[in-house]
Amino acid sequence: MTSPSIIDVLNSQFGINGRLHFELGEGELPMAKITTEQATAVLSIYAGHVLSFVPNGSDDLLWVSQEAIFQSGKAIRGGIPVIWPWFGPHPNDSTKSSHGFARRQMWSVKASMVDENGRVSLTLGLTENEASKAVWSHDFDLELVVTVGHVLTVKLKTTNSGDVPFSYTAALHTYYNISHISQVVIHGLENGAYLDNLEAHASKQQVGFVRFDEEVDRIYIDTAADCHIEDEGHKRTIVVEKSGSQSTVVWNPWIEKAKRMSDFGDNEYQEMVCVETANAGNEIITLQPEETAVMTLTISERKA
Ligand code: TA6
Repeated sequence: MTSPSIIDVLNSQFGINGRLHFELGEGELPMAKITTEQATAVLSIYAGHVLSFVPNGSDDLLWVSQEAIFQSGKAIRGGIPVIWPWFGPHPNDSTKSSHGFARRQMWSVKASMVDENGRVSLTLGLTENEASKAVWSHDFDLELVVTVGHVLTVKLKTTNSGDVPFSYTAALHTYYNISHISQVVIHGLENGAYLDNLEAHASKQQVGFVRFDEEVDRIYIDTAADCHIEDEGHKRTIVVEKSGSQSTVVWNPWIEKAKRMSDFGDNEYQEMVCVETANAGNEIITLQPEETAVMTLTISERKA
């Protein structure tokens, strides 16, 4: 009698007939496949990583590189990487991986449910472990609650489960699927102050809507605003709503940086844009023991 596989255990404990099942996907990593009356979604349990959200009759709202690497210890290029507990380079140790460790570890499945409206929720978790302790000394309880209906809601809950305060920065580093970067206009950040990552975090101010004709890498600060990604080519606007986030990061690598990334196709900069729900730059969150902070992202589509 062979012992049940991780997939068998997940399906028996958390599977929901016709709504949620688990299977091995790319890189033999455990994936959750969610099907509702309104949309489908795919999540990688590894990295706590939403990969796809497809409202019925629409194109995927999320983008994943054709060159993405699905391998333990590596970050998946696309979808919604969970950037935690530091955004960007480690604040004082360049030997530590950029954008924290949460997107490079196996998470656990904690709960699943269908609500009265047919929305399916899946809760994934991550707590301190030997690998995290090697780069960050604190005890923590991280939860990702993903709810799939006609909109996608992603809640990132951070709890300080230790006995000393800790500070962190974070992002839901979302890659959105667009028709062509020249067709996209981002509304919601007009007149906003931002730090330009291409000029050593120089402070600047947004003039008008955000458009793209070169590499863009900006942390918009002090903004709780929703963003609308208007995409003429796909004849839709992707609506990005948030709470518990005071920064929005906008990134497109453009031509030269795209060529330098091994897990990113040379021309793929044309079909994606990152609008990231974050607390980054000078938006540092400090939690006392037993305190919890929640950052929420809601993604929806509005057809033209
Ligand atoms: O969010 C923008 C950014 O910080 C860019 O500077 C770029 O590095 C991007 O994240 C991707 O980072 P990654 O570590 O996933 O290659």
